[in-house]
Amino acid sequence: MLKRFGLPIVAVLTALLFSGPSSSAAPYPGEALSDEAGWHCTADGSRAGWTLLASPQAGSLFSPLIKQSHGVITSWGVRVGPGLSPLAQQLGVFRAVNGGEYTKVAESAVETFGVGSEQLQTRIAVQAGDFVGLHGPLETFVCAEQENATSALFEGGIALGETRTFKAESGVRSPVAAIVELDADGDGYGDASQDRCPESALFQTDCPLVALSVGEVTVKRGAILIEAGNNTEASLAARGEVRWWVRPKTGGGEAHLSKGRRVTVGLGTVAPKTVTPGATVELRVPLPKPVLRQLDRRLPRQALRARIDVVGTNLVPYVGTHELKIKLPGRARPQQPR
Ligand SMILES: [Ca+2]
Repeated sequence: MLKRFGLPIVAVLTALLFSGPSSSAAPYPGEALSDEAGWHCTADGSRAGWTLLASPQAGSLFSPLIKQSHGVITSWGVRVGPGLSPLAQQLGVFRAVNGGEYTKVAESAVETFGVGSEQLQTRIAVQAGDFVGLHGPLETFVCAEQENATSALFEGGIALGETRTFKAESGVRSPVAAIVELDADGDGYGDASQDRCPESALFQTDCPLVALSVGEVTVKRGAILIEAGNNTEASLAARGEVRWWVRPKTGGGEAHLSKGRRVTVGLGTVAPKTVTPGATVELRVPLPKPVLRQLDRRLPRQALRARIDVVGTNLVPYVGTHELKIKLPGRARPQQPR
């Protein structure tokens, strides 16, 4: 027992992997994840140079506007009726400024659509209230002869960022159709089909599982030092406590009858430390004065036990905890046998 006295007390723990509950995609109801914008009517004609918006129609319960406050158009297309020649078309996203003014805030690539209903993949960030519209460099597909329909029309092409005054054109609708997905983390990737980690804008692949690793634990004179790391960038902290019993100071034979009073002293890092993947940080847990005094009174074999949780808070909303039990041997010099 005495041999251990005076040796540095180092507890080496093998690196422990800790995986908490999976942080992969939370289930959303399918209806909320994706929606449609545009009228999805079938083009039966075309007009030279038009920019035609999918405008809401009085008396219609369906809104052709973007519904998601954070959304991404993940695919779009034009349904082309029989007898029409293929045409190059471009989807535009427009934001109402005031009255009949609209600003073009986004656009797709120019794609050619022939007879049928082809839907092409894209990735365009949008917000609630945005309009989808269609324009062709030569001619723009339209759904003509639409009873009671009035749509916003600008006769010409519009560059990205430009604001133009549209007029109300009766009897037509735009055949442009878009699938819009929710983008809860606002990373510009649709959460249903493009984003495998919709909880974090940092990842579009599967959310990383957190693996908190705890390495060497060293008990120094005034502090416990804990090496720790994480597989992703995270904020690491340690917190815990030391407990011991204080026996009553009665000189008589009653002392052994009572267990005494329990003392609990909190431990913790002063501030969390940020760790990057592959690196380790040293967490310093100071030993408060009452603990130091207690250790100074105890022989090495009369160790105190510190219980410490190493807590990693990942950038993905996730917290992992690793619990440590650390032996704090007493530091009193044993009395030499005479
Ligand atoms: Ca997303």
